[in-house]
This record gives sequence, C-alpha cells and structure tokens, in this order.
Amino acid sequence: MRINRITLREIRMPLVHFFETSFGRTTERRMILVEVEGEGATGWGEVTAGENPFYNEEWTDAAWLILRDYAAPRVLHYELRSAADAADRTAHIRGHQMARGGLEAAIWDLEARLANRPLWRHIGGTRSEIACGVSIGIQDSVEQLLDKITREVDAGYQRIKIKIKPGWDVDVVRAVRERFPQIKLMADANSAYRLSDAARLKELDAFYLMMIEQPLAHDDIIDHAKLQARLETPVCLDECIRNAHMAEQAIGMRACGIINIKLGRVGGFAEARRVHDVCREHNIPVWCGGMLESGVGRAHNIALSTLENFLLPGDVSASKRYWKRDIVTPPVEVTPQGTIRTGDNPGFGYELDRDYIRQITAREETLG
Ligand code: OSB
Ligand code: MG
Repeated sequence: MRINRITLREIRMPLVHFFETSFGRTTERRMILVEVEGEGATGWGEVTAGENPFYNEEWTDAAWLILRDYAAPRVLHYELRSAADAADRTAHIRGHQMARGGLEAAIWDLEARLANRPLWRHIGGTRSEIACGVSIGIQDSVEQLLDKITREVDAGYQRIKIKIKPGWDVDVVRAVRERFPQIKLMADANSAYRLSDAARLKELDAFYLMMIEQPLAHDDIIDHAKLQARLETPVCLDECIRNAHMAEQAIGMRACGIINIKLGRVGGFAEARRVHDVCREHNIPVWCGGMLESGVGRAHNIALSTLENFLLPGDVSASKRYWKRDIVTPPVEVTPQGTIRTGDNPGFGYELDRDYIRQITAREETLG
C-alpha cells in the first residue's frame, strides 16, 4: 500500500457546553483531521491533542508541525506492507503519539476501505455493540452536576465519570453518592494530586467507586503503585500509559487495577492493540477513553472498543453531547440501553459531512 497524498486540516468546533478538568476549561476544540490518499481510496484520522499542552505535552499547533515536517514525509510514497507497520515508520520520533496516531489511524481506515471491511472488524474487534459511559466535567455548582448526572442516567448511560480536583472532590463525590447510591460511578483527577494527598484520596474509598483515574502525576507510575497499596478503590491509569511496555511495567508494579486506552495517547491502533493484549494477559480490564473527539475520532474509538478486553463502559458517547452539528452523518448515537451499535459500512463507518468540514476548516495543507 502506497500513500501518495496527505492532507492536514485544522477544524474548529465550539462545544455545546464547556468541559472542565483539573487542568482547565475547554470551550472550543481545534483538531487536526488527517486524510490519506492511496491506491485510489482515502482514509481519515483525527489528532486528539488538546489546544494546550496541559493534558500531556502535545497540543494542536505542535502536532501540525510534527505531522508536516516529520511524520508525513516518512509515510509518503513509501511501500507499506500493511497499516500495522505504519507506526514503525514514525517510531523514531520521540513522544508526539497523538500526532503520529492521527496519521496511523487514517492509514488503518484506508486499509479497511481498500479491503471493503468495517474498521472494527479489520482491527480484530469481536463485538458489534459497545457499552457507553459519560465523562462529566467540573461544574459551577454541585446542583448543576447532579442535574447533569440525572440527565445522563435517564439517557441510559451505563456509568458516570466525574472530574475531581482539590476543592472539588470528597464532598462532591459524597453528594453524588447520596443522590445516586446505585450507579456505576468513578472519578478522574487528571494528575491533580500528589502522593502526600493519599489520606484525602483514601476518603474516597467510602463511596465504592469503580475506580479513581490518574490521581497522580502524568508521568509517575511509581507513586501510583505506592498509592494503590493504600487504597481499596482500584487505580485506573490514563496519562501514564503511552505504550504497551509502560502498561506492562505499571501492572507489574501493581500501580493500577484498570487501564484506560486512548488511541491517540498510545500512538494509534497497532500500539493500542498491544496495550490491550498485555492487559488481557494480566487480567487487567480496559476501557476506551475520549478526548472530546469529533465524529472521526469518535468512530475510531468505537472501533477500538470492539476488541475483546474492553470489558468496562468507556468514555465514548453520543455526538450531541458535544456538538450541535458533527462532521459525520449520521451523528454518533447511543441506544436507550447505553450502547453504540457498529455496522457493516467499510472503514470507520460514517459519512463525512464535507460541506460542513469545509466551513469550519481554519487551515489546510496538502503534502506529497
Ligand atoms: O482524562 O479522560 C480524560 C477530556 C479531555 C482530556 C482528558 C480527558 C477527557 C475526558 C472526556 O474525560 C472524555 C470524552 O468524553 O471525550
Ligand atoms: Mg482521564
């Protein structure tokens, strides 16, 4: 398979509602779409980096340069044996998994289309319906948070994740638990705590959370192991896990009981599958995380979630929770049972709304 053209597009999409985490508030997404052309077909990927280097070190503007100057030239006009080999072509780049992963995912989509197969089957997925949860950001008041949770539970979502940070943690989780004693509930701190906060985090054990996600530093597996030894609640690692080797080390150290796999964070489908396989071998369940994706990234997350060891509801939810209008048609929809059904369409499975993409494109560059 040979790629002869790569088009980068930066699109801007305002969120229906701001999304706030411990590292800040997002009101508009700036994401890069990667379109690869080769063998008479095209494939699409999305770069999941944030607008600022606050979740991890990547951000939209850096990703653009990495793709344009380093990643794309390594893939263009090169005879790829398969999409599974695409990540190797850019593996000499240190870090920048999200930039590399957007390109890699586009190549998988292209390969699936050339084979006339749905992407989820092409990557080895086994389930035709995935379980969905929601991630609910920090709100201006606890009342607002409770209202939002009510809405999502009523919509059928199978588990609720709330964001926490110092000052918005134990009391908030207690209030949620009092109102919703039965729901599957978890909390995500996005690295807002230090090991010296262990006693505070230990208080969360009282609320039988499914897990606490990434409480400590984004790059510190060792302290998570020390924390996990003191908590009943399973730790779930997100930011810390950038590849299968790190997953293996974290599991070996008992730093976590669960891992969140994000396609971009690990650099694409090939590495995501390796992380998945390592976790399965060690009986560590995984689920698919999200990065406020447009329909393209969302569709890739759906495909990823069909792999066998995605045993817990993920952060893959309906387009309308984020966008007034998504860039795919139909938009991603969730059943009243809190699931998303996959289909038999080739590639990532949705139609692109090219008119709308054109309208919201802030810059475009074709390489090759
Ligand atoms: O840590 O999972 C996270 C959004 C932006 C950055 C980091 C995270 C998130 C989410 C949202 O939790 C998940 C989603 O619904 O896309
Ligand atoms: Mg997270």
